[in-house]
Amino acid sequence: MSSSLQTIAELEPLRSTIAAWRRLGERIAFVPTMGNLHAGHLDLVAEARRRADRCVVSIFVNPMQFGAGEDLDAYPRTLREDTEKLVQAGVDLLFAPTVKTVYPTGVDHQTRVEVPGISDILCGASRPGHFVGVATIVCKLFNMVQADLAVFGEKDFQQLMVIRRMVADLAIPVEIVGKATVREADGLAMSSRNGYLTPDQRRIAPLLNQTLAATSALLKCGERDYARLEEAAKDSLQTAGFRPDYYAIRSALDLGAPSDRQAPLVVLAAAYLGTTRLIDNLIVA
Ligand code: PAJ
Repeated sequence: MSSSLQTIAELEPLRSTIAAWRRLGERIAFVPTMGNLHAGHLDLVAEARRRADRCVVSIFVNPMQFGAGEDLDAYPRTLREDTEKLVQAGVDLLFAPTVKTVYPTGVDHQTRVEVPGISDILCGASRPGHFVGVATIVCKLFNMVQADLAVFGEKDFQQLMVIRRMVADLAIPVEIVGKATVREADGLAMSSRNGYLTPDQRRIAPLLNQTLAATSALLKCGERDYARLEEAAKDSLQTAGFRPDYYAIRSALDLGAPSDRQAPLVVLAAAYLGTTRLIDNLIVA
């Protein structure tokens, strides 16, 4: 097992390390994260390692993508445990900058990247400004790391779509690779936020994925009354103890309303258990 992980917090040594790899003609893969790493993150790392000579992971809890009253302060910061996992996973470089390094003039003075339309629906409607924060930090990290490819999880389906659109619109020279959601044995999508759940909430949580699976099964049987399916799913989540935020059947190509029967669909949901907001989605294959 490799133990040659370098941890870098500043921009200049990051650039010189990457430049040296580039001079050798090495292919570089990048996995941006906010840390508190779980098997979902490590699956992205494994994919990155398969596809490149060098693997860079970033850990940065990005204040710009958290709204007022959200969990920025409570977000789990577990750098020591994360570093150990990245050593085991054979990662070459961990970039773990401070907020000051990333936003030297402050978040409010930062140039922003906005991907219009798609950033304002679903999670974007409930979390105004969230996807501007995500697009801005991902764009900035891409410019810092200058990887050939970057791996993202389909768990954050809308985020992946925002990033793909940003990369296309800004002609950023990076290949975006999406990776299927890694789940607990009972179907709950792995998430750093699952740690917020009480034992009772944790027992209820897999119902989110089960509800998506039930909707997906009905869609596969030819059910096309989308509004009825969405309402029924919200009702059953509510009855189980969730506070649903949204439950939506959309085109998997652009997250627009499903119209063409042939187009692939995705069912996306966000729901609260207490104060914890869980998201999940299922592509209807
Ligand atoms: P974070 O929530 O730490 O997730 C980092 C990456 O891991 C994202 O691409 C996310 O989709 C992926 N991921 C999370 N849970 C997963 C799971 N269960 N299975 C597969 N992949 C999973 O997403 C962010 O951080 C941030 O918004 C970031 C892109 C780093 C920008 O700050």
